[in-house]
Amino acid sequence: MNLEDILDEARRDFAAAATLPALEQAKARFVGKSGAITEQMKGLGKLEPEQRKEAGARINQVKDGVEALLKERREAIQAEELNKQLAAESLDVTLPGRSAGLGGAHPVSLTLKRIEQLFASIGFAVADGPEIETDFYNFTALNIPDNHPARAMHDTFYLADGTLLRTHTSPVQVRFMENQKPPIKIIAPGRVYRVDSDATHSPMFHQVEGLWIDQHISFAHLKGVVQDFLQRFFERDDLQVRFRPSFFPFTEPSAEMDMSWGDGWLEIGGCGMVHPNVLGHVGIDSEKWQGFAFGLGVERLAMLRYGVNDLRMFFENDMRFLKQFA
Ligand code: 2NL
Repeated sequence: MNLEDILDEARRDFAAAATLPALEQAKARFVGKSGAITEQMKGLGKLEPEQRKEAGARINQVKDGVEALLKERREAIQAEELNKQLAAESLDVTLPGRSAGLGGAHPVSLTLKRIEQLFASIGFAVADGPEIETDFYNFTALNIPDNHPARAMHDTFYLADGTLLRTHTSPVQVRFMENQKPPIKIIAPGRVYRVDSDATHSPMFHQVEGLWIDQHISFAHLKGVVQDFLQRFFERDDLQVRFRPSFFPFTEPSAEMDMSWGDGWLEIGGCGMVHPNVLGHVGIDSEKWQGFAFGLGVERLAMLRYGVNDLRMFFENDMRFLKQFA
């Protein structure tokens, strides 16, 4: 390679090198052990001393030029690589974050809340208690005799130690009456369990029971409370309530409650005047105190309010279903 061509060749080769290792390889062709400049240096020995000085100075000048080009290209590659890295790792801190999304309460929870608010507004306290109960609180205290079908294995989930999963929330009210003196005005919402599972029955469902004990509480108060609740729950002032005679061991008299719906009637729960035997079990003088109790199914209220036609929707937890209530 002619000395005059070296700078042009170096400029071209260095420009073609895209990376630092490639640039190092290109450098070796000029200043390496057998590079073009080294070859030029070797040629100096053949020259006369006067020419050698001048030729050496020219070679050094070219060498300095190559070094300068090298430095310039090295810095350019480094800057390029840094820019590439910065672009790849760039982060727009002003972008909104990836949100996990807002959840929402389950329709049964929304319904329970609504029930509690409506009863609280007319003076009912909310009571709760254990879901694992004894035979006494779930049955005996409620005047349910030993041979009553509700005690049969096919209705009740029994645990190994003889306790059971409550089949209604009445035991919450029994415990409340045991611990508090009348007057008593409570609702007991919560989970209950029964050995039953098909299109219209779930082994776990929710019930709300109500209890109002005072000295002059009658069936008329019961009708007023239930009608007021249902009218406000369904937001329908014209909603009617009617009673049909029925039987429960824990109330006397007892009735099924229907409400008007469209141009017909729908059964919505059961009720009655608390049986004197129940009051006796919790040490309340039934000569002095009396009151009503009722029970409503929460899933049934939720299905009617939201227009859900299959009970199982509430327990499948399909997000497409649940999202509609969020
Ligand atoms: C129904 C029927 C009812 C009661 C629940 C009750 C509780 C106590 C004393 C007396 Cl502590 N009664 N609860 C009374 C009548 C009916 O529920 O069909 N529930 C969905």
